[in-house]
Amino acid sequence: MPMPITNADLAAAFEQVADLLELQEANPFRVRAYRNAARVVGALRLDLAAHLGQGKALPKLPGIGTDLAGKIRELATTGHLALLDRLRKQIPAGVTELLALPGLGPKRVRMLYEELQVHDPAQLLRAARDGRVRNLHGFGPRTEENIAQAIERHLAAHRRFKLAVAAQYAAPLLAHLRKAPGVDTVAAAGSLRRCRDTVGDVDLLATLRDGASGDAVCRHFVDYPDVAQVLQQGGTRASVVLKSGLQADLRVVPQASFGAALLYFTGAKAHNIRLRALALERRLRLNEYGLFDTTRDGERAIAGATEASVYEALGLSFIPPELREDRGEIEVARSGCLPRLIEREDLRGDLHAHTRWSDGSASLEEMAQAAQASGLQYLAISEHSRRMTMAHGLDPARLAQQCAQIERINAREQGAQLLTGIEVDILGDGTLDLPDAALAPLDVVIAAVHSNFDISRARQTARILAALDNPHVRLLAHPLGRLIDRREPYDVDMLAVVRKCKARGIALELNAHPERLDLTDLHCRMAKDEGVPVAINADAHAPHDFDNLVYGIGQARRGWLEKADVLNTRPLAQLRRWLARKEDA
Ligand code: DGT
Ligand code: CA
Ligand code: CA
Repeated sequence: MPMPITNADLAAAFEQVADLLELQEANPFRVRAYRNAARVVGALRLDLAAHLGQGKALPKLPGIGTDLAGKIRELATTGHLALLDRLRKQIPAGVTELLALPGLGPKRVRMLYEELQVHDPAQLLRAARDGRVRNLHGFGPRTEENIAQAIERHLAAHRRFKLAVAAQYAAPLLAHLRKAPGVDTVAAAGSLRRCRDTVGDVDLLATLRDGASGDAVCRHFVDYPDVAQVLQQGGTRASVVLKSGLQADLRVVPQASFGAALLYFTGAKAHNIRLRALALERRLRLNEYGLFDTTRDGERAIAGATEASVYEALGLSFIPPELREDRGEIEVARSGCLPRLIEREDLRGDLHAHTRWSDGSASLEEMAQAAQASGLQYLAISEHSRRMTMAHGLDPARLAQQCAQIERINAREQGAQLLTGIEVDILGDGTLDLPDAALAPLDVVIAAVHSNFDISRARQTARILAALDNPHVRLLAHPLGRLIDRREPYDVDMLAVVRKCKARGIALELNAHPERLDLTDLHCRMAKDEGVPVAINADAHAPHDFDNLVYGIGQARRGWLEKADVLNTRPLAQLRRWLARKEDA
């Protein structure tokens, strides 16, 4: 059986093309086009290979022209990309890993492999320790030392996967496992189930039907075609590494232990430790097999078939997986006052979206239709502002034109109701990229940082606070500016930002793009504690991007948010009152 190609595989291939082209000093625009394609495809929840396999057309995707669309089709349907095969023949495998090291760009990496025949980080570390790197043109002893240190850190770091990427690899693996002989229930546990923003490895659980064998299930598991390496295989457990480098652990447990095992392997570890201590206080013993009464001769299981049975026997209400981090959930569960966490169905609209007017790939009408198809009643259009020239940001004249067109589209009452808006850039000095006169007529003004990431905490905070003093701003987009794996959050005093939002009646965005998930879970909770509403937005650039709202919901739940804490759960009329400052959130 050939392995189905996931979107994460497509993204990895395009990322590699970009790396290899960069090493060949190809046209930077071409390199950027492949990186963009990797990002866009990697964040898509629609399974492209399956979609194309059904003979359907490629959906509209931002920045993907006919050439790249052809490459997607080639890779998704054949599993190969001729361009990538060609590039791999020209550049030794492993060399691209060197590009990930800080301070090493394509020029230097090229010199390293051409002059020192260094093909991977381990070889480079040896060359640096032998003092061979310092003699290369443009290097020197200091650079050599920095390189050695960077590699040591790189080799020690355990790679984590974005939640959306791990979820993409886990779904077909779970489907495979369900087909194992004798298997009854199959479930994902670990950080994946808790919706952590990144996942170290995937933990899976299976139970057997009566008389079935664990050996057969483990054998079926390691026979999964995407397995690159089997680390461990037995009758109750197996561990594999997939071709992507993602590790997956399987445990096979008796049905009577399923709840206790699911609880144990969902974690987090700190949560488990607290539960075990609670059990001990009651002279009970909790492990992955069940909750046992140890006071009599021999042990008697008093709970374990379901998670709820274990929580109940410990005097706790059921704690949703997203809360299980030992961040106070156990105390609150004891009093029976856990929050009723937000669900995807609670969202009535989305307040941040792009179209072809700036860097999106679809028309206003198409985005309105897509939002409606995703169950949303309203959608705010918020293009980039003029400073973002690469993204075709809007100036006041184009913005006014767009508002007029939105009015015409809304009159037809097809698709979600559109709100007018803008994602206006916060300039270096904290002023906004558009004049107040352009912002005043809009339904929603979103302020966003897209530049000057590296200034000091004091200056960054002052700059953002200044922007929030603008009377038209109602929402702060992706407040930390992080890109998971690619860019650290900028240094800013979030508590000061949250309190400023409270004072100014501004909401904070939880950007649901799988690469951002910004606000983080902890900052969601900070917003809630300070009484600042959060808007969960897809930041859609294409019709399918509304699918990503589920990842925002996962983070919001980890941040203890309830329906009432989230601005875009309001029906449109109520939202309009909030926007008009006629009602508190
Ligand atoms: P990850 O994989 O780094 O994203 O995070 P997790 O939470 O999935 O952690 P992982 O895969 O090491 O272990 C899965 C679960 O198994 C973890 O959440 C709790 C449980 N677990 C693992 N090791 C221990 C342990 O030493 N003690 C206890 N009580 N539980 C553990
Ligand atoms: Ca894990
Ligand atoms: Ca694990």
